[in-house]
Amino acid sequence: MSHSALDKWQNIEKVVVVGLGVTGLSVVNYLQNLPQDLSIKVIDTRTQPPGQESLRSDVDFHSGSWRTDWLLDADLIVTNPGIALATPEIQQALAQGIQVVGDIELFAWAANAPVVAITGSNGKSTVTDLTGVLAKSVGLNVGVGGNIGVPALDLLADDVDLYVLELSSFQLETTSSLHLAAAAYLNLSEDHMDRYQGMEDYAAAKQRIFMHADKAIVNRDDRFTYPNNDIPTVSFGFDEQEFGVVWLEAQEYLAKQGQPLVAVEELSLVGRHNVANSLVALALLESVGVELTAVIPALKTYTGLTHRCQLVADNHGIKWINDSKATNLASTFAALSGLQLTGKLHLLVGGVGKGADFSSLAPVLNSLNVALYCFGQDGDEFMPLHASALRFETMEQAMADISTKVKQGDLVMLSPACASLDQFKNFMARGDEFTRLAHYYANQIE
Ligand code: N04
Repeated sequence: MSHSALDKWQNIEKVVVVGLGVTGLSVVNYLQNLPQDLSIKVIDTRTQPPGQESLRSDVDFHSGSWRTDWLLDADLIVTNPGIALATPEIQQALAQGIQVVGDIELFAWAANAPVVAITGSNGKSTVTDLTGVLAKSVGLNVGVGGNIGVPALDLLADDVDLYVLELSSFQLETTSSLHLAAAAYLNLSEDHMDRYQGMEDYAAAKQRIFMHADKAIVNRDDRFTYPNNDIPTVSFGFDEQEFGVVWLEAQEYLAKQGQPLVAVEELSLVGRHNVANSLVALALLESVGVELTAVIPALKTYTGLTHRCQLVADNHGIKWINDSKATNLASTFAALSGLQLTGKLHLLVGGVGKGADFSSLAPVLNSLNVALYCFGQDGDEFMPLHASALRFETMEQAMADISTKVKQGDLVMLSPACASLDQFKNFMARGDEFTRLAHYYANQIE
């Protein structure tokens, strides 16, 4: 452990971890393996928290409510991103001077290879994964994770050359000393209005990514992505400046300072937002010294993430697309703008709306040949948005109805603009169920 990391742990003996699940377990496991003798207690306010069975039996564990006595006796509280800092119990601890951090802060104390990170409302998982894939393609040993895939603390290893982290606004709230070689802030649009007072709050959490960054990678079309502090910036966008595009002989290219790198047509990813996502990955890699020409072959073949506009069945001229990762409206807009539609679009929406205003979806739907299928807790919010709208309790019921209507040339897409947590473990479980149903109906239709 480095000297500065040891400093951070000085005077810390009693640690309380709040929130279990995959991230909470990674925190407990990390703490248990530190050389110092810590007292570790775990609280999860849920009655049946996931991951409970994986907890070592010698760890003090409480579930179903708070244990303020434990909290207020702690030297350090490590909260899960699922817990708002505004929670009264956490505020009480903070008021008593107890240090409250998240898993990313513990990662920051320990990491000893360069770290790049990505935040934004939309596209951050794609950029994170793509950046990792490209770095690996030139032989680097890369740790990729954070808000996607593997929790940050599980990535820590001595032989890592580069860490690539996706960071949510919730994770950034509890992170104060993460030094980044480069920080990319992709875009800002409405999300998580159930956790934040308003957009200012949400934007302020995301700005924290720049606190100790050597370089900011920002979106020329979104002024919210520019740092409030005074660090060097590199921008991306759809003109010839910095990371951008150029047109040569009626072909569009990804470009740096007007110099073409690869034709957009040669990429496997489709859609304007993926042009931007690709530019960000290139900007991040350049900032850590990767030769950009060397990653172009891997960029061309990259096809994207599971659950992100993923074609899961294509049978009898009917395409089924899993975009379960669309947990907010901007994400659904991006999916709709990238569509190549011949027949009708059967669009599945709904779930947990998180206090969003969905009214701007109406004009977009009205410009498409679409049938709207609304399900889940906040499905009603979509009903006024299109004349075709039908209401179902579950996605499964909506899919059964779609299967009786779908015709050659049609497209069936789950891009729900909502979180899944009312009816699923997470968006991945929702996408898995859609995929299962898509396979079933695609094979049934004659
Ligand atoms: O996957 C989806 O469909 C939903 C995605 C969203 O819209 O982005 N996720 C979140 O909002 C979200 C989810 C934000 C932060 C963390 C999580 C993961 C994990 C661990 C604990 C967790 C919630 C908790 C809740 S812990 C405790 N008491 C959607 C709690 C805890 O209530 O979810 O002690």
